[in-house]
Amino acid sequence: MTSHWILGPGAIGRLLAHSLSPLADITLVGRRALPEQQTITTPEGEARSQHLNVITTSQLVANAPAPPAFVHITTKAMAAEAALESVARVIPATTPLVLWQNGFLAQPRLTECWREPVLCATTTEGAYLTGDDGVFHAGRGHTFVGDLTNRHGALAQRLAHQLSRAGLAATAVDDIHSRLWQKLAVNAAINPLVALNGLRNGELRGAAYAGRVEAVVKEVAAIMRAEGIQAPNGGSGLDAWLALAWDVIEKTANNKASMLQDVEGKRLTERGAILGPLIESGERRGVGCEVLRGLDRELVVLEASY
Ligand code: KPL
Repeated sequence: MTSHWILGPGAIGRLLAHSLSPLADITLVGRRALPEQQTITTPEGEARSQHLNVITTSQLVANAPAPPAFVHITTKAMAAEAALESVARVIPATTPLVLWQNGFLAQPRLTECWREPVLCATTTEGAYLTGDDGVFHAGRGHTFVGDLTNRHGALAQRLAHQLSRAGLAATAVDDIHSRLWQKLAVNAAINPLVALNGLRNGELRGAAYAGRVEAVVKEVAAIMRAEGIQAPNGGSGLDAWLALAWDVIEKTANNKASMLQDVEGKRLTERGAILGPLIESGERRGVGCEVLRGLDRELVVLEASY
């Protein structure tokens, strides 16, 4: 059986663990102890309970287990490097990593510092935790897998095949860089505004916020053009980016975005991974990013007030 370690027992980590468990040897690793009996509620409302091998990082390191076929890192973007560091001395530097973070911060850094292969995954699976022993698989989506160097297509295919067999539809792609940036564009359009204003995603459609969404997307579209990122769905220019943002807002109207959940839980947000690469690119390429910078500043103030 292929062995997978999953570092980060958050919603995506647990969804992966539950889905892959019947087909693979799974170890779910977190900083603190969690119950081994875990429940997943499917999008159809069926609750399934199963025993998962859930251990802490220190137990894993002390046990010195055989290296796995894949190490999935499912932490928040800013915790990804520390998660890898915590297990790096018990795995060979050629162990395939799979990065599941939002934004574009962990992916280039870890691709640079790990010997390889480093796969990146971007997913539209919807999931949230219901407690220490439960996760709700709120909506089925699709996962794209690839690597930034385009040298590991066969490995990406193998992982996509396993995920699909596990019920998480997945495709290996050779344009993961563009796909990560397209997701980044969506997250930049939605997450800071809903987090700062305490809104469900759908409330951005209201007159008070629609103009602010459009102002963000306008800057994002110009940065994407400068970065050479293909506009979504074969479209071109601002209209295609606006259509993508409004489509996701519509489809996730009832969602509490991840950044709002972080603010409500008084945790640091992923502003650095989402707004950071856009602002850095805008500044480097001389593309205006005042609106994005303003959102970033507001988030800094909010995080400092916890
Ligand atoms: O990815 C998301 C998030 O919450 O981080 C969106 C697409 C905004 C859905 O809520």
